[in-house]
Amino acid sequence: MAKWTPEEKSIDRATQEMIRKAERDGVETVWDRLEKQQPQCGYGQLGVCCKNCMQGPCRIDPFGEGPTKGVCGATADTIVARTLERMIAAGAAAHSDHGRHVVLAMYEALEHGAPYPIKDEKKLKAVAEKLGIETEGREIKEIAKDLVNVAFNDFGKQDEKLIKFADSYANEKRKEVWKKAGVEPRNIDREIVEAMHRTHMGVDHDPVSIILHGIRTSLGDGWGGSLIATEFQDILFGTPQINRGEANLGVIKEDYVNIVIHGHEPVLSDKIVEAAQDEELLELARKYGAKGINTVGMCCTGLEVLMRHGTPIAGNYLQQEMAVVTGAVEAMVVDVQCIMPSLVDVARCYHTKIIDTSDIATFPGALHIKFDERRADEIAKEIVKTAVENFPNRNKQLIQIPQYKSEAVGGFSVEAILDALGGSLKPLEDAIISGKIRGVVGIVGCNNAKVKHNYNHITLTNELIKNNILIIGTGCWATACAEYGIFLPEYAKNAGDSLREVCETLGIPPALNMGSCVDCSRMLVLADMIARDLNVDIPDLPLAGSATEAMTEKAVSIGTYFVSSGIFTHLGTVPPVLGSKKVVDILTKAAFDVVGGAFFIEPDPTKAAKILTEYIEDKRKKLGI
Ligand code: XCC
Repeated sequence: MAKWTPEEKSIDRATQEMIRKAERDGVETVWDRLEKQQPQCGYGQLGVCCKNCMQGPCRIDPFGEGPTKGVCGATADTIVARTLERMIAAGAAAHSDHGRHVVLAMYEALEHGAPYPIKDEKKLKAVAEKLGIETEGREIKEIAKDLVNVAFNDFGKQDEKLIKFADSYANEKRKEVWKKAGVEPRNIDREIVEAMHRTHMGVDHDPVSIILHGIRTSLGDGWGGSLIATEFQDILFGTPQINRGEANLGVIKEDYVNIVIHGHEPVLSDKIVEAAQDEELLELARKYGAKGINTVGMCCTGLEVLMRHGTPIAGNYLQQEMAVVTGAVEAMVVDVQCIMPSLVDVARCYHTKIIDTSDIATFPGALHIKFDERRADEIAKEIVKTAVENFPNRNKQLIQIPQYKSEAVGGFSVEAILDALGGSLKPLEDAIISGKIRGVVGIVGCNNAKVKHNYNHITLTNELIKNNILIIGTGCWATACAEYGIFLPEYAKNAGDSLREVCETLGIPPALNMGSCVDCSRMLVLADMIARDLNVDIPDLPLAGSATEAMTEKAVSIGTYFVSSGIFTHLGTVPPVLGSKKVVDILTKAAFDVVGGAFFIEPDPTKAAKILTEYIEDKRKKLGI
């Protein structure tokens, strides 16, 4: 088969340049491996392959000519539903375990003096009050301890009641819907365990009940694990405020020690950013001939530090190998999620050290400097020092940094949006009611090597803003927009007239960066606040969602909790469900009646924008606005 050109792999010029360099340097990249995987297994793509027991693997013939049941008797409907449920469980587990790590960091700080002081007392009090924790006249430490206990309890309680975070954050109408459908998450971990139990050989075989549990599992993520991650991170590291930063591979600096922090948890990355400012380490860097230490982000952890500190971000998921290919990265420090194991092989062609830090994520061939919250500062310094000492090992001949980067305005936490609007969402709601803003679409992240890098993100965003739809979003979508200049207020000139006018009045871009993937919870909170203010439920609003380059199991969980929160949600890549018409019908139609939202799949972003716009216009009509 013909090789894809760099232009077919990515729309981003910095990435195209590095793809060419990788070819020259003899480095294998994600696209080369995708090519080698062609043609990919058709059974797997349809979701009709079952490996849940050792009588298999079984596969169902999608054309009805071969076997219609696995060895145990499971049908395509059962197999597809189980596969989907396991994907949701894995995604919810990743987000929620991340959430737990942040709670544990706060616990370690409170009980064992780990160096994580509470940075945002105002947010601590606001969250505590929301959860019904007494704050009046109490010490910050005491309030924080109670908050930690509420979170621990949501991870571990054994009663049948809705978890406290969801109960305290979601509006009554939404909670009623979940109760009626029997999908209230009772315990974040339990729903994940039960998902594994139900999908074990010989347990749940009804696609309806399997998917309902998938909904419950995902709600434990969106209104539980992810929400906890966001809220606790804000408390420990500060709630993001509107700020400016830079994005794309051009943020890597030739004459500096470059450290890329890659992964998801700010418990690590925030400390590295701090350590890189240490005077002794800077002195050491200068001793080795560098001008200083340049810390840049990658993927969601990059968004965490961009949102909070304006730390530049070097790229999104499909750019991680490209950063190493610049030949100018002394260390890539990784923790968990979305980190390609191939980085170790790419790094072998240069001097870059891949440093893994998480107890639960070891990369064969990497340098292991495992992180420990109690010694966070010390370990962060050790990591930075390792990077600095690697500076003299550069091969100057191999250095080429693409000179592309863009400025980006970000930091749009719900609190920052409220501040910008003068304390209430009313100006935004008025603009929606008057029709200046037709509606809001929340776009969530990921890149997927099967999709031209960033193409869907940028095309969909451009099409929607033209239709006067405000975009909010997170994850690799946000990095794509940052790189493309969409997060600049002046980009509003590309929006429809009325959206442009609103953006110009408020001085905001037509698309707002709300953070990392766990910060999709910010979008839920925002949607919920608007619903409350207008005295309706979320599905009544002119809102929709999209995961236009979806790749991870986390994206499947996010999509499902969007739908389960009453949001019509677009998928630009096809999850392995097409092997069961029944499952597809549940996800794209029946879900509307049960939770008020549903999925639709459309690989073409221009067509997807049309469908989303029509949906929003229809919602406006129904709402009488
Ligand atoms: Fe991973 Fe979070 Fe997806 Fe990007 S967006 S590919 S999950 S880094 Ni969250």
